[in-house]
Formats: sequence, C-alpha cells, structure tokens
Amino acid sequence: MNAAATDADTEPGAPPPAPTAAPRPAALPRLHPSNLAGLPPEVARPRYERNELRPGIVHLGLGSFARAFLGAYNETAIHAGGEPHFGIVGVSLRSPAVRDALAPQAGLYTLAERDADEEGRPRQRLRVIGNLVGQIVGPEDPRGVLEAIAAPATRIVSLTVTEKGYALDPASGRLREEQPDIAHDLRVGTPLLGSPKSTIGTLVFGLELRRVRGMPPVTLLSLDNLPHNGRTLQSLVLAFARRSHEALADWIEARCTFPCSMVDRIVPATTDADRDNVAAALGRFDAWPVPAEPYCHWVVEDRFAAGRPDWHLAGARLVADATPWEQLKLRAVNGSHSAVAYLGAMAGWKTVHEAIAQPEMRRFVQAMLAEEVAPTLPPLPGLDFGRYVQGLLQRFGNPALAHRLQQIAMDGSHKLPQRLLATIEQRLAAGLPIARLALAVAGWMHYLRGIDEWGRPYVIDDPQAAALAAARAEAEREPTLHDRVAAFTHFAPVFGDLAGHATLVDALTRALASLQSTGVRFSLARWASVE
Ligand code: CS2
Repeated sequence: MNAAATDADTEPGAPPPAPTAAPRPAALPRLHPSNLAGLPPEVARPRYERNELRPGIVHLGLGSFARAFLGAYNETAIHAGGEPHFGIVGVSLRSPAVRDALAPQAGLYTLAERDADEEGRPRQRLRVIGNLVGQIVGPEDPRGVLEAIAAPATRIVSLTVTEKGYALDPASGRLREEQPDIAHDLRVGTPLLGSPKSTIGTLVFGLELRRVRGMPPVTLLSLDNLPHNGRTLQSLVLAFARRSHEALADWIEARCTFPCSMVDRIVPATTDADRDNVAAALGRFDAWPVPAEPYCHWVVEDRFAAGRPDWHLAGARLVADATPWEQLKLRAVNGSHSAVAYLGAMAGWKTVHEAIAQPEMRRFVQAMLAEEVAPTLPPLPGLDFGRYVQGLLQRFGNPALAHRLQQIAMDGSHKLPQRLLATIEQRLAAGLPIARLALAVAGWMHYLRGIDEWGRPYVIDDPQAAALAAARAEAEREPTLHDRVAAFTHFAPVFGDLAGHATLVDALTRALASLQSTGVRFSLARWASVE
C-alpha cells in the first residue's frame, strides 16, 4: 500500500487522498465479524453483542490516534460492563481512505500494542476493536455528518482533527476568520443554505440543527494536543456561532459542555510492514491496523451535558480541572518530542527510538525537562516528576515502534507555541534561563531550511510552509545571524508577543550558530551541560 496513506489523510489540511486499496495477501480472508471466532486465542476481540451498540458518539477525525485511543478506551469500558449506548460513528473529514479500508471489515480493526520484553525482544498484544458502529466521509456526505451530530441518540461529539484543524490563531487564541474554509462557512451561515467545509463550521451547523429541532444538548470533547482544548474549542465554536446568530450562540453556551482533556498515547503511522505483520499474526487481512505503545493516559473533566460512557472503568481519570495534567503533557511529552524530532531529523536519524538512543540526545532531553520544564509546571499531588521523565524516556526508546521523526515534525508552526514557547515565555517573565528550550526552537528554525546535515532534502509539511519560507527569505536579507534571528521572531503565529525579545533572540542566535557551525550532536552535548 502507498506509504503516504497514513492517518493524517483523514485530517483537515492533509495531502490529497492516497490510494486506498491495500493489496491483500491472496490466501487470507478479510478480518470480519463472521470470522472472529477463528482468531488465535491470544487475540482479544469483542465479547459483547455488537448489534446492541447504539451510536452515542460522533467522532470527527477518524485517524489512527482516535482509533488507538478513544476506540480503545471505549472498548475496554464496554467490556468492563459499561452501558452499550456509546458506539462510535466515525467521521473522516477529508479522505475516504479509512472508510474504504474498514467498511469491508464492518468497522473492525486491529490495535497492535507494541513494546519489548526484558531482553529487548519486540512483542505485541493484538486487540480487535469493535465499537466503531458507523462511518461517514464528510466530502461525500456533508449532510450526513450534520444529521449525525443532530441525531437524537448522539450525546457526545468528539474530535481529533490535529492542531491545525481548529483554525485557531495560537498567538491570539482567536478564530482565524480569514482561513478559507472558515470564511466559506461563515458566508454560508446556516445549514439551510449549504454544507460546511471547516471543522468548526461543521460543529456549529450540526448544533444548529439540534437546536431548531428541539433536541437535547451534547458534549463537545476535544482530544487534541491544544492548551485548554475544551475551553479553546468552546471559544472558537461560540465565536463562529455569534457570527451566525445570537440565539444559537446563547443556546450552545448555556446548554452544551466542552470538557478539557489530556490525552497521551504514542501512535505511529501504519506501514505496509505493520499490515503484513498483523495479517500473519491474525490469519486475517486487516487493511488498516493501528500500532501503538501499550501506555495510555487520559485525564478528562467530568462535565458532560448528556451523560458519558463509563470510561473510568477503562482507567480514564475523571477530574474537575485537567489543566495541570495538560500542561505537564504538552510541555514535557510533546515539548521533548518536538525537540527530538527537529534536532534528530537534522542529524539524519529516522525514528524517535534511534534519536533517543544517542547519549547526547538523551542527556539533553533529560536536562531540558529537569532544569527548564519542570519548574514551570503546576504541582500535581502524587506525581514524581523524575519517575515520569524516566518513564517518558523509556516510551521514546520503545524499540518496537518505528515512530518517524518526520511525522512528529509536521505542522511545527501549530505545535511550537504550546509545546515550547509557552514554557519559554513563562521562564523569561521570571528571569530564568532558557538555553535548552532555545536549542529546541533553534532546531526547528534550522530544520526549516529543508535539508539535513547529510545534504538530504525533505519537504516542510506545514500549512504555514509558504509563509514560513517567505519569513525566512525576508530575514535572510539582514546582515548578521543575530539580526536574521531577530527578524524571524516577528513571525507572529509562532512567536506572538515574544517577537524581538532580546534574551530570546540572543539564546536562539547562540543555539543556531552552534547548530550551523558544529552540528547537532556537538550542540546537544554542549547544551546538555550548559549552566
Ligand atoms: C507527537 C504526538 O506527532 C506529534 O506531534 O508529539 O502525536 C504524540 O505522539 C502524542 O501526543 C503522545 O501522546
């Protein structure tokens, strides 16, 4: 199968649809409810009546993360005796690829939880997941998506549409009304006059149908790596709705809820090798299995407008305020992931596993987390940060996951603000040093040149790629590296109020000079031990 057919194909802004039909090993039957009974005994499978599941959740963005995270928690909760009213209707917002792969399997797919045993030998636990009860492809059936959101049975509308799917201006926190899909949907204005193209427009139009039909409210649940993801989603939805009409905005504000959540599970894109491996283990062909680490962690605010599945039975932590967890996750897990991705890709390493195995990288990440990230985090009773970091390094070192650095490097302009720059801003305000965080940001700036230390070119996969290239070209006109860096920090979507900040510009200049002249490995070693 075409290697480009990753989960990203289902997300907004993703490349054009990739070919969908994976060549199927001739001898193997397709994974299907009719042949579950013959699976090897060690493969977990639905042990409940699938026909009794009711579609209570509409999920937008049916990529690998949603299937490995929401689908897995939901499955465990159902097995643990949770009520069967929360089957998932998955909505692909761009491409039919996932639907084409899973429809012949009646929505079944395999989750391959992978790590290594004590001797370092890769191992996996296979689980066939059964709670995906329906699929809709937005561009084919936009009305169907709105009807699903408006359906009487729907109680939760959840989202994994990646950072860029929200049309959020990260620096100001506002809806980007000029973004073409949003501008289109604002012009259309109401579901009576046409179909939406953007995620936020889709939500608002669906909610409008609910409201005019007198349906009960729903919970809107963001599962993306955004700061205050629930509150952020709420303010974007309300900003859009207020532009349509006040009564709708008031109804949403008064009746619907938007819990914040912290989601954590590493889910690399599926490769053909994964398909072959899973097929061999199942004795069935699954066109789109999902590999993931065994670890998963979900903290979600318990504010649901119309009930929720018994996700706590599956280990989800239901809390009043998810903020401290979310900051820990975004700054420690995602912040170091991005640092490893940009610096590692420039050094020519391919996967997180390979990059974190380099002693310089490991020491650098440890130092960045302990010295610069930890002091900015709110207290979390019972959390031993040192152990958390050790666990994280072990997760990054998982030899059974080929998590490509280029996958994490995608969409940097939408990731850096909450992963690295918020931490920098907080430290600068307190007069604290930022050298290591600055090396990570400089790693991204260095990466934007599009060619690694071995002279190998790659594509900058970022919705702002053209604007970033223009900003770089503009900065290049400045006479010194310091001036060039200063000019580049005026790229507002990423740096916001930090534009031209003297201490930041100094730190970035030192880091970039070192990366350019001595390379990644040497810079990592030096910055790991800097005072
Ligand atoms: C990664 C995340 O691709 C990325 O940007 O940093 O997807 C990361 O793997 C997850 O957030 C881990 O929970």
